[in-house]
Amino acid sequence: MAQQGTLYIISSPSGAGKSSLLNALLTKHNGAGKMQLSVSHTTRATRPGEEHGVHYHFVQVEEFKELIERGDFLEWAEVFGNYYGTSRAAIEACLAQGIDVFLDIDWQGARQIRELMPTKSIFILPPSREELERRLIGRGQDSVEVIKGRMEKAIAEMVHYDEYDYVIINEDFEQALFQLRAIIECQRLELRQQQQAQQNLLKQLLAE
Ligand SMILES: Nc1nc2c(ncn2[C@@H]2O[C@H](COP(=O)(O)OP(=O)(O)O)[C@@H](O)[C@H]2O)c(=O)[nH]1
Ligand SMILES: [Mg+2]
Repeated sequence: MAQQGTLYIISSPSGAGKSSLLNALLTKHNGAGKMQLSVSHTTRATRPGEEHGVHYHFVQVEEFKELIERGDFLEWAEVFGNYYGTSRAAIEACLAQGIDVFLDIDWQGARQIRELMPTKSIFILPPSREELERRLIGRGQDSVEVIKGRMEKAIAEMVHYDEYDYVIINEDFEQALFQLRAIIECQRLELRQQQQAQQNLLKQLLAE
């Protein structure tokens, strides 16, 4: 049997740096092309700089509901008023080719996927409440109410940190990236993974 890729679930509140970490991981540390980020479907509006098919597949609510009906999603959830979903086809094809797939999804999606297949899940936390608040204030154009709302959403996500296999505190970006890579490296060295990856070597070494 060919080596199966690992399915990683990465969750965090907005402002913990998850996107930047995943971006750095996938662009700087993907030499063999063995890692891929899953592109979700969403009904939320496109933000400046976001591209259809790259950051998300942006769809209307009607279309999203049709995809649910058709059973195209491995999981889907309503996250703060918008629908988000992970399509099944792309993920299964990648894993079968031995590619590790990264899902940037919320705790609700994480729960659904864990029921369906083996995963390694990672929660990214900010280093302090003050720092999170500072990151959520962003460009400083938002009202106190808006920022308060973002903090509440962040906490609603963070309370689920203990459902995950690993927790990374993103204080220093490079350190957090190193830790993320360490988890992946470790997984690749697990007995079952190595038995598949090193089939030929093992056969050779153990021949009588
Ligand atoms: N369940 C689920 N959650 C998703 C999916 N795609 C993105 N999310 C989550 O939806 C939340 C909002 O994402 P986004 O609209 O990109 O805003 P962000 O807070 O700036 O990252 C984040 O927690 C994402 O991890 C998905 O396919 N399924
Ligand atoms: Mg995001």
